[in-house]
Amino acid sequence: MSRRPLKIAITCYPVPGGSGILATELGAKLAERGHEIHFISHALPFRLDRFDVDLYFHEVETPSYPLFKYPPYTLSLTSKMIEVTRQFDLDILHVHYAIPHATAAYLAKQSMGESGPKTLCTLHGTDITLVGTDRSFFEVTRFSIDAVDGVTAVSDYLKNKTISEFGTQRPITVIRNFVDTSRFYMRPAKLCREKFAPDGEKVVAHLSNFRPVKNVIGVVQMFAKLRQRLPAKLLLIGDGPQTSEAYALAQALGVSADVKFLGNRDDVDEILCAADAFLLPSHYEAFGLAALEAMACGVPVVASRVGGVPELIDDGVTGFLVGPDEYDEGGERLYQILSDDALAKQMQNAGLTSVADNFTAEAVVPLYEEEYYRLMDM
Ligand code: GMT
Repeated sequence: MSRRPLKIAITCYPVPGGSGILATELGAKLAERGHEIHFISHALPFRLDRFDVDLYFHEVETPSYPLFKYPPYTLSLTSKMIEVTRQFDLDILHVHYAIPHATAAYLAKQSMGESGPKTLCTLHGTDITLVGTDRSFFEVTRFSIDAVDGVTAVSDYLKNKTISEFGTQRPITVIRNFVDTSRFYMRPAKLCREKFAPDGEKVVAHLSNFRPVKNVIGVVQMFAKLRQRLPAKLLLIGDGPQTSEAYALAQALGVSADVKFLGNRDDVDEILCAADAFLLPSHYEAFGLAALEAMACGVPVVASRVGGVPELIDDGVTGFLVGPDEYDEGGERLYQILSDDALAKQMQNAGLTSVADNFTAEAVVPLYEEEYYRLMDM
């Protein structure tokens, strides 16, 4: 098979979250490299904010009838995949997050027989660890992972976890996350930091969807420990189920005046550049895209020693790893970075080098292309 440009549909969750961001950035970069990319989802992916003649969006609508207690989104998605594949003669359906996307892709392909596209599923984390192993999803997730033509996982950890949880023997290719370094890069001056820290306080940032797994409670606790030792501000970027609890905790710990709840933002890259340290003490993390984005902005990271995070952060070199519920340890590591300019600079440089060597779009997107052409050759 010659290496002609491919026609690829990408399905992801369009709401804020690592899998959707990665899928969107991948689609945009593939279009820049000459492939024709069709996003199929129930809404425009939230970071799909650029124009390219080779980028299309197809909205999945799920009708609601009085009979349906739960509108069958998976079936509407499957139908849309079939329709778009036929209309544009697609080569590949690349779905991000196994549930229900891998199932829909498999069904779409089966319904088209020999003329069907190849199917590829990228596993991102909670689709395996939380959702996929819930008994109500377990069997269909296990079946779908085995049924698609190709599977990638965002870390060695996630690959091994998938094998141990589901007992699958199929090959799984590890392709780690990447960051768009034309957007996430170190600004020469710390932009907008005077607004957040008018008296020269140190700035700590956290970015997530505030789900329990992200441990925003741990973020506030660790920040409160730090705050006992030096003047600092905490920028909380994102929103979700634990926002109210985090707010209440900040009040209870007496640090609410120093904690800014910024909500979901488009200007994440600029806000990150205002930070002196980034905190991600998740209870579980398949990779840690938010930490990678911070590193690309030259911000040293303190993250939890869980899941695939050690594949991103070299403890003591490109950042610090801590126990997610070790608040004293987290506060101490933040203090070390924020009170020692030489250490902060050293970690910043090591982080930037690691990003440049391993995690740029230029390094990682070709690995997905390899996977696509391997499937086309099958
Ligand atoms: O945790 C999130 O931010 C959302 C989640 C998702 O599925 O959208 O992110 C997962 O995918 C990211 C991109 O591959 C990974 O970097 C995150 O580690 C992973 N999150 C978890 O495993 C909790």
